[in-house]
Amino acid sequence: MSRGRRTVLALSGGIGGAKLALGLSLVLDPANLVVVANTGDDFQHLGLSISPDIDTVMYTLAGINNPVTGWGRRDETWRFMEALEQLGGETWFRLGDTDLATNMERTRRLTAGDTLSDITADFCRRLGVRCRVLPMSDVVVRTRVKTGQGWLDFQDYFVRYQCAPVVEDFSFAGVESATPSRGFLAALADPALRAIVICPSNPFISIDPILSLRGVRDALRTSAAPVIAVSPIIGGQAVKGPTAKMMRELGLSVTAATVGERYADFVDGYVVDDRDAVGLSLPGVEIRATKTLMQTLDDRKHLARAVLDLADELSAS
Ligand code: FO1
Repeated sequence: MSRGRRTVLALSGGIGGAKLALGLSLVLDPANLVVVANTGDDFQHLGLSISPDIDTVMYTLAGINNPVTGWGRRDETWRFMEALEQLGGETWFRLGDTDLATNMERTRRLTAGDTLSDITADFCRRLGVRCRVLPMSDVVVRTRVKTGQGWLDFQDYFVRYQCAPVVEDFSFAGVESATPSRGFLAALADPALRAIVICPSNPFISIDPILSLRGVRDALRTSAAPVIAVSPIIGGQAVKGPTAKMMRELGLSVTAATVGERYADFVDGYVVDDRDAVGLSLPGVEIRATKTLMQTLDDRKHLARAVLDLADELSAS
């Protein structure tokens, strides 16, 4: 790794991406890590502006994420939900009492005209998160899912219908006019950029919204820094969430190769699990096999190191 390169930019969705982001934050000086979170999952609910992937990344990096659900905060209480239920309110989207504070304060500040970037930066500072967490855009983009039941808003598909509907297509409403957030653009243009990491999140609903923002895919293609993706498929399975189900419904083979092919036009390296490396080759992409399942903190750090080692190797070559 050349001396001047130190900033690592990671693109992440929710749970899987947040795990690697945590690993990266533990093997780097956190001040050199910028994590851009998908905001296509965001929605208005109960009068609140909810940003699930930002919160999953922020809570995970702060060490206060709920290890059971993967979303929301740990040691949560549910008095608000219980009282709302009693009053006949909507409780299909579970908002815990401490998570409610995040969403209430974000909503208040957005209404007051603050940007999601500034709000997230302030929350991270107050929660002791030393790396930078940024929304992919400060402009509203909403993922919608085309299913056999018609077009669904993302959280209806994901939570209300528990990913049961068969997916046919996705759209990211507002993405045409949305610009990447200022911090995201600055990181992409950072001359000290050491690596850009595509975290092992769902390629369709977590990574594609970020790649669809104007100029992002081209910036990745032309970046001087190596772009390294991590496969979200391990042993032909997705670790959590609907990635494998979506791939089957879209007529795609559930393999690390399928995801690699989707990224092949802009990645320089691809890290896959040992179980998925046999016979895998992508023209122009350097492949590395390692253990990619992240169950422990050491697993998270191991994968982060493998990603950075590959990036540094490609920089040196
Ligand atoms: N996911 C669920 O499956 N059920 C829930 O009740 C739920 C509540 C929730 C509350 C706050 C939050 O930030 C995330 C929440 N999620 C819930 C996850 C959310 O649907 C995310 O969009 C997924 O994690 C996909 O990234």
